Amino acid sequence: MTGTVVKGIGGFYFVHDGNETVMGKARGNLKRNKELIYVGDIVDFDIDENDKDGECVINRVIERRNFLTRPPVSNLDMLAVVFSLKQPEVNYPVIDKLIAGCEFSGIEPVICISKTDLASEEEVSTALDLYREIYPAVCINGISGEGCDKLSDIIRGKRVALAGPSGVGKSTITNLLHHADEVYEVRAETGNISEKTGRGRHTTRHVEIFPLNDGTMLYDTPGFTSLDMPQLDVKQVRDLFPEFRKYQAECRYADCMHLNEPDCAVKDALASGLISRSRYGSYIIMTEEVKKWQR
Ligand SMILES: Nc1nc2c(ncn2[C@@H]2O[C@H](COP(=O)(O)OP(=O)(O)OP(=O)(O)O)[C@@H](O)[C@H]2O)c(=O)[nH]1
Ligand SMILES: [Mg+2]
Ligand SMILES: [Zn+2]
Repeated sequence: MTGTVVKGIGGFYFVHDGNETVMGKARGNLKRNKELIYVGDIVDFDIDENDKDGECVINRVIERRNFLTRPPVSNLDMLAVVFSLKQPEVNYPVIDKLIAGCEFSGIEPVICISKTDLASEEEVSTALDLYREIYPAVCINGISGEGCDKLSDIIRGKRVALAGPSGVGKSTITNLLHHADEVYEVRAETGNISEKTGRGRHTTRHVEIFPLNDGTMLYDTPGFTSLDMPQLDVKQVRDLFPEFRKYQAECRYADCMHLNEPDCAVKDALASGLISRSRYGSYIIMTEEVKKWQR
């Protein structure tokens, strides 16, 4: 049989076959080869009711379509990049790195601006304007649930992970999205942000997939505070910014990096406000980060 690994804790895996979830372990050869099993992996497994280690045993991992290491997940169609403007305050370079990681892995990003009740309408629309022409983007109020319908429409039937800093409301959104799905009793725990650590009290520690009734596989993931860039060269970094592409042809140099070259159409677009300072600023930070390794 095949199923999706929806959770893994201490060597035990929970495998969902489309109807139900069974728990078990990996076969010895997988363990010996130190093969990693990611949440999101599609695995071949056998049911073994009499096994002391659970109801199933995983034979092998079917080749992954894609994977991310932070958060550690595989086989995604989409990644919802979740961030709030306040509590915690947004750090755009971190958000843009996560988006760039999606571009690099061939996963479609959807932008979710969360906790909209904590920011002014103007602040929310300014943030939305940074992304809405580049990616699908939604605003979500986790208290009223406003915006969840729009997100549901975008992700329906897909494998989608909620990723972003700790405390932005990923588990809250997870709960809202399967509120109607009473079949599943498991709920992602959410918690208040502790004043001391700035992390949620019920901060998510493991990736877990919540299969929704409409076929969506929703991955809740632990938050993070920073991200490392994948080992790329500067040209690859440039190509992770889709909004640069339509100007590239008008740059004087075909291989323009849009940094210090003369007659750069991207810098012209930046000057006239067609490319945002925030996104361009993130680009500069990322190019500097990858240049460090090349020295
Ligand atoms: N005011 C406000 N609070 C919210 C909203 N969404 C979530 N919260 C609260 O913010 C805190 C953190 O929410 P979580 O859903 O646990 O955040 P998370 O992104 O899952 O955090 P990690 O698991 O640590 O990555 C909880 O106290 C939630 O009740 C919202 O839209 N508005
Ligand atoms: Mg959480
Ligand atoms: Zn240029």
